[in-house]
Amino acid sequence: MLKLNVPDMTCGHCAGTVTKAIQSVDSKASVTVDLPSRTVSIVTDADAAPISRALETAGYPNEAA
Ligand SMILES: [Cu+2]
Repeated sequence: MLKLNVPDMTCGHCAGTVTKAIQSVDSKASVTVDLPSRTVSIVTDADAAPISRALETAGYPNEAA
């Protein structure tokens, strides 16, 4: 499982955008967003790097939690 800090994720709309960006890399990824802590837990077989890049491209800088 990957866990990322996504500090700019502040509302349900952000959570939806983040989820879509992750699932554009792995459509089967299971994505759990925790808004209060601004973290995302991802169950995926994909590598962390392309997921991180997809989030960055969607406007959400991120780092490993
Ligand atoms: Cu938002």
